[in-house]
Amino acid sequence: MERTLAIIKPDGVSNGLIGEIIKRIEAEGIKIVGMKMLHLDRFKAEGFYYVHRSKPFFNSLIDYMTSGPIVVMVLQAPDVINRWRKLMGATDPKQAEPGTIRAEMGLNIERNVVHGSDSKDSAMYEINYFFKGTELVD
Ligand code: IDP
Ligand code: MG
Repeated sequence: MERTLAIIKPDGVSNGLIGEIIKRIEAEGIKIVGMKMLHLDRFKAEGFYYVHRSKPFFNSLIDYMTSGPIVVMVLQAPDVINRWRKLMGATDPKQAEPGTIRAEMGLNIERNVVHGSDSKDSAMYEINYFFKGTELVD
């Protein structure tokens, strides 16, 4: 059994896509074992995207991620890190496989609706960044 962090980003929340995205997660047999709605401040968003701090798009990414509420979730299933990234599609909606969330709902390479951890190490860091152990169910 594996866990990953999923985020419905501000464009997903403001465009009314929370239900559609959760429906796709549950339809895959993936369990949601933690969930909360938050509005990130710059400090919290910068810490989350620390690995991207020297990228040219960093400031714009932080503007975007602090622009409105988000939904953060912990997903649990076998191989869920890869499975959730497959459901999301490639970072750039134009390159994403047809049928994926980003292909169907993403606006551009920045405003791409959803986040998913990319490895076991990042999943552990990202889950702990938003959730205490007592906030997760089993
Ligand atoms: P990922 O979300 O598919 O793992 P990352 O490369 O980790 O993609 O980038 C994190 C986030 O930064 C992306 O989801 C997207 O919102 C934003 N981003 C990535 N590359 C670019 C870019 O070239 N221009 C603008 N924003 C970008
Ligand atoms: Mg990433």
